Amino acid sequence: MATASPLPMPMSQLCRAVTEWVESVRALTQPAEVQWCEGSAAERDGLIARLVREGQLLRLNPRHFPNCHLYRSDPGDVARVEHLTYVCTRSKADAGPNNNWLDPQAAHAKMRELFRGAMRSRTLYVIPYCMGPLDSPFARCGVEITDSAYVALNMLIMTRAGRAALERIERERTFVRGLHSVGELDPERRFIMHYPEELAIESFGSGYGGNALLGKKCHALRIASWQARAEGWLAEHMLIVGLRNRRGETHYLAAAFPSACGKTNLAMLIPPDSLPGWEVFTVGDDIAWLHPGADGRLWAINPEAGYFGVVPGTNRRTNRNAFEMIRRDTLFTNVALTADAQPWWEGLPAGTPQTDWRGRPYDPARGPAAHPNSRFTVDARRNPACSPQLNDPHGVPLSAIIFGGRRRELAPLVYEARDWAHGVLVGASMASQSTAAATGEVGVIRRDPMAMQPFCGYNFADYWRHWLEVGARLRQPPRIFHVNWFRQDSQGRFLWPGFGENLRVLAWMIERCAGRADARDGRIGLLPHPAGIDTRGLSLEPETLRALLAVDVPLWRQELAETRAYLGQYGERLPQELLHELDRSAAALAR
Ligand code: SAT
Ligand code: MN
Repeated sequence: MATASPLPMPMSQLCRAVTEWVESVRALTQPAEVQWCEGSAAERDGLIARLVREGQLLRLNPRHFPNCHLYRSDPGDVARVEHLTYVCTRSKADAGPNNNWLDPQAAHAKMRELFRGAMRSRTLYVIPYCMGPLDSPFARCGVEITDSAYVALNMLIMTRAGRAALERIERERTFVRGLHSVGELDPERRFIMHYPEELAIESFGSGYGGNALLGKKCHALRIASWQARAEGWLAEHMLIVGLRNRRGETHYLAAAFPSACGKTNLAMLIPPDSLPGWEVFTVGDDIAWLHPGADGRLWAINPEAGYFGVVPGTNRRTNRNAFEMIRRDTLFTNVALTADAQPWWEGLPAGTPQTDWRGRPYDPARGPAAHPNSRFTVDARRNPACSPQLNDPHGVPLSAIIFGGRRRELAPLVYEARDWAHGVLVGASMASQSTAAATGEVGVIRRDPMAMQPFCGYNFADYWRHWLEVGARLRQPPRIFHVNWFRQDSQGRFLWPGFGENLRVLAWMIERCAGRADARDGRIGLLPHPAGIDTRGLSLEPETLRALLAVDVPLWRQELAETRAYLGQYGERLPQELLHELDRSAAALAR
């Protein structure tokens, strides 16, 4: 490998703030070389070739999976580490009870010692990137420094990275500083620190997606949510999807679900054959930045340029587009392998795993062959349903916002909030069964307001106030809905088929948005009449649909009491309006 790759521009034209910062990090971390990423295909190929040569990437079967590679992470580094993730604001109250907090000075001092000399004999990669279309007024730039070629490669897929981003930084003279080192991958020496007041991130000791691809959750959600509050917009953990109905109308929806609850599948939904005439366009699968427009509507951009999706469960039936999409030019992390070097994961109808995600001979007694949080990284343009609006600098106008989670019981298939303020309460009350996307126990119900519990960079009480304020500025706010695709019967069977069939529920929402469908007062909000959900071509018993749309009032009273207790921990800072909504909801259930 050559020493430092050429700078993407003559030194004199590079933003001084960037070069000075890179120099100070170089002095602290002592890398063997510095490589500036300029974002070319040749550079991507070079990184892949290097990783293959070093044995860190495995080339997959080129006949079936051309230009696809497998990366196996350290077995102890396979998910986000929320307990080691901190928001470091000067005042602890600004971070709120929803975040781990450290004083910024103390955090910097701790991290400085971890980073000292940490990149010896490694390459320091400098990745200037832009979150959002390069010409969008809503986009924001950052620079990640990392000593992991795998992280650099992911960032080059997931963001608009390289020369053009650096040019924008040069013009704007502001950027988020993200410093990352894999360190020794020691969980005892692993921290993900955020300094929203300084627009800075320091991440040490993990190479996993959400901990290490700093443009993603660290910048585009934790830091961006802070910026968004100051600037009057919202940074959200939401997919964005466009649906064209049989009338030829296109409606855009944004949906917030916790990690590994089907955002990518919904964003890439395939209409079932029994619902002809619909078309689906993916704008984004994980993060949405929402701006009130001059027209009084809420507009959404996807700040990312790729998908970092959960692999297990992906097949022709659950997500045909994703299944096709990840057959070329895809970076797999922690999947299993067949004897002929094809990737394998649970949920594939064919093939036999020979090697598990750790590279050991597969033994079912040791658990699944692919890690439950194994991932694919792929360029969004590979998606056959990719929306042409992905690069629209102003984004797309939202007709609806959807909140949801995994709930075995309680939450019906769908209901609609009475208005924006009620919708904010619906979002703030979200709870979901935990998944493998974060370390910790899987399947326990936990509070996850707006699916932002792990990602809101400031006090939730201030965040809900900000949501209410943004709504007050919208003359045509999106309608807000709540869905639950995961309701089960007493035997643990899912009541709703999910996947492409979810379009039937989205179709009702769109009819609501267009003012063509009525709804009934279901006491927790507005519910469809059973006839409002088109079930033609679906073998769903009428009783099952009734059960899916049923509201168990005593259980909901209990839920509301739990929500009140949960919100109570935010104390005085909680907006009064949210408490009023809670009282209104309680009154509706008391009738
Ligand atoms: O690990 S990521 O945060 O990138 C994916 C997720 O958990 O949503
Ligand atoms: Mn996510």
